[in-house]
Amino acid sequence: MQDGFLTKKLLSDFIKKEALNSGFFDCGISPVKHLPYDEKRMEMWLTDNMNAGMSYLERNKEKRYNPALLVENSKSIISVLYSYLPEKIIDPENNFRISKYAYGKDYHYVIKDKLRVLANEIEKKAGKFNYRVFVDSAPVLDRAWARESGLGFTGKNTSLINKKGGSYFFIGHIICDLDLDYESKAVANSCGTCTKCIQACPTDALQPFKLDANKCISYLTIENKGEIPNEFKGKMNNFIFGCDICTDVCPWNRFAKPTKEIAFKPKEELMTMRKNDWIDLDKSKFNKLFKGTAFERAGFDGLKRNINFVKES
Ligand code: B12
Ligand code: SF4
Ligand code: SF4
Repeated sequence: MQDGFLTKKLLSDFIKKEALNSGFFDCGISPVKHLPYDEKRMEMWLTDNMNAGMSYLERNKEKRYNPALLVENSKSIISVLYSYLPEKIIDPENNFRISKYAYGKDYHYVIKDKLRVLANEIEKKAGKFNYRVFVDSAPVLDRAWARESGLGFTGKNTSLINKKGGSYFFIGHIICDLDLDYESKAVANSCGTCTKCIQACPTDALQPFKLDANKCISYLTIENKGEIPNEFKGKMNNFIFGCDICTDVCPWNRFAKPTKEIAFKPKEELMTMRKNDWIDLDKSKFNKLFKGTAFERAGFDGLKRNINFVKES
């Protein structure tokens, strides 16, 4: 199956088709290689302490910059995109705001399951092969690999933007030892003169193509383990978990299509919660509402910290 250009092409076409059948809205394939430009960008970012308290990004550099160390004899990275844009937005009236990516079940589990299904389908066609599935689950440069696979361009807000589907999506990969066809073409940057995201960011966390996590609401409300600094009082735009502002304002998101994934649908109770319900939230209700969701990352105490900070703003 693995000999000759035509069979490589056929298998690659099959993988891309199966990815769409599995609910991913785009798929691209790139060869495992070193990405010196991305390594340089990441290193500059870390040197400038833009990673704030996310010290895990300073570890496992060898693997992050060389995916061959993650999967033995790996040759190809199959990258896929899965929409998380909800059909219906939680009413912001008399309410706090939570990021759209966190409405339903934790994407790490949901997307990994889908990647395993896709890998099984590939195995049926190509025979046994060595692989691992990834979705923000290991030292992998997710956006850089999706870009390498021709799935989009890096926007000024640092997100990967897909011309057919905007940027409300998760990026997943199968890193494997299959020899595949890498015909994908680089997508030219298409921000043009637009600077909407930079202007809209309420905390000035963005410069073109550079995000300072120390100032980013998404970092401050999810990854941050300490108190939220007082300088952000009045700037949180009611966000108590994550932040969608630089994604919402991006004109490319007029092409984003709502997710069909049931697991990403919010519970009815979450849809109907208003400010006072969040303020009254206790640990047992938190556990009931948010088990298996991205909220577990901040935990009950983290979420309460955010609510207290924002309500006093
Ligand atoms: C740390 C992290 C964060 C941090 C820092 C974000 C950041 N911009 O770096 C915080 C907590 C703030 C965050 C927030 C969000 N995140 Co996040 N996060 C990550 C994580 C774990 C690592 C990102 C990283 O390495 N950052 C360091 C910088 C230097 O790297 P980078 O942004 O990936 O940029 C690379 C390339 O794009 C390239 N590059 C950078 N600039 C330029 C410029 C040019 C011109 C070119 C050509 C290339 C280039 O070099 C870099 C190194 O390869 C990834 C998962 C992963 N393993 O990759 C998810 C990930 C980036 N996050 C994701 C999401 C969905 C979000 C949020 C939308 C969630 C939310 N609503 O709150 C926001 C978006 C905020 C934003 N504008 O980025 C998705 C991105 C999907 C997409 N369409 O891009 C990812 C890929 C998770 C996933 N697998 O789906 N995140
Ligand atoms: S996610 Fe929010 S705070 Fe972070 S850079 Fe985008 S607009 Fe700014
Ligand atoms: S809002 Fe404008 S500048 Fe920012 S990423 Fe989107 S197109 Fe690019």
